[in-house]
Amino acid sequence: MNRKPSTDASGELCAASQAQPNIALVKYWGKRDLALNLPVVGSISITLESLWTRTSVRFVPGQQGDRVSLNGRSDEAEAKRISKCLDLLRKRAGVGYGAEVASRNNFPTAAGLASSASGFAALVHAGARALGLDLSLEEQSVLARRCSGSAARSIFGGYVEWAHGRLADGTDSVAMPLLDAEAWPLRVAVAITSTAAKQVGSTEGMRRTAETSPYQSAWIDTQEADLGVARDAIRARDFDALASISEYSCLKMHALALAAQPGLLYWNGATVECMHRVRALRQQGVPVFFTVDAGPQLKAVCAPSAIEQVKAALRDVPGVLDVLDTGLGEGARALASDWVDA
Ligand code: 2P0
Repeated sequence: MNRKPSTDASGELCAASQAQPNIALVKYWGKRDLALNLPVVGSISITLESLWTRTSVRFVPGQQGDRVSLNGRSDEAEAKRISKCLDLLRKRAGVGYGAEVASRNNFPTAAGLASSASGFAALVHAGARALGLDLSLEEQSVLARRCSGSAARSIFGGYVEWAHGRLADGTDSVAMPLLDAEAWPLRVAVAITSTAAKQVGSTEGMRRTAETSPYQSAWIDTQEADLGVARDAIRARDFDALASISEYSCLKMHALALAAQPGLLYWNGATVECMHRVRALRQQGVPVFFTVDAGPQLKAVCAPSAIEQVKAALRDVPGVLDVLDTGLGEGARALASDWVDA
């Protein structure tokens, strides 16, 4: 972290950072505190490599309010969330003036690809540096979590666990690295089955689930055991064990959400067909498993040697529009330039 605020030619405080989305293998679903955005369960994820958000933040002394550009456009709802996140940083730094924010994703936004995870991780990382805040990665993870739960995990690279924490103030609900990406360089194929924005966002979906799904307590009661199994599988680089616990956690989260009223059905037909294809491949001995988040895209995690076969199989599914391919990557980091136009 910068200890000195970075300034551009005009003396303004600015910095640019990159963060990547992450994909949960043991899922986060449900909040124990809405205001602090604390989860009811811990979760384990992998941070991706070649999908990214790049965000530039410039604090402008004397400016009222924030000016936000996302993928070259204004978006009022997202701008409000970004201002709330910047407020946390402003409070830490003791400043009251506005900022300019320019952010770009190189992947489809709001379609179950965790754009809020990479987005808020990059925003906290860049904003803290611009203000010269000397924050540890743990502190950045806590701040990113306040803005979007899964963003806590994108501060770190590779295999990451986010603890649900026990303290009421949430300071122990922080992510931590479990294993570096290079130590077990799995690959991920993302089957895009729709580019439409999802109908029910995660925050609303979690609220509805907690209020109406009869499986909520079973979900909470069984999560600790799942986390233990996944942690052991990652430490041992045991692909079959990780495949089994990841598909189990994914399907259990969707079963929980499907049982809400009205039920949350994030899949389309192509999503389901992709699940069958992945399982058929695994039965043939190909090291691959699936996971699906609060959207219709299917993520297939596989050994590097299997990636071309997995991509070909997913491309072959009717309704699959595109297949992206990425390795596992690092956590949030500074970009060389202090401002990257978006
Ligand atoms: C996850 N998801 O663990 C789970 C699985 C989606 C399904 O984290 O309300 O955008 O901002 O804390 O982080 C997506 O939820 O929700 C998510 P908020 P977030 O990846």
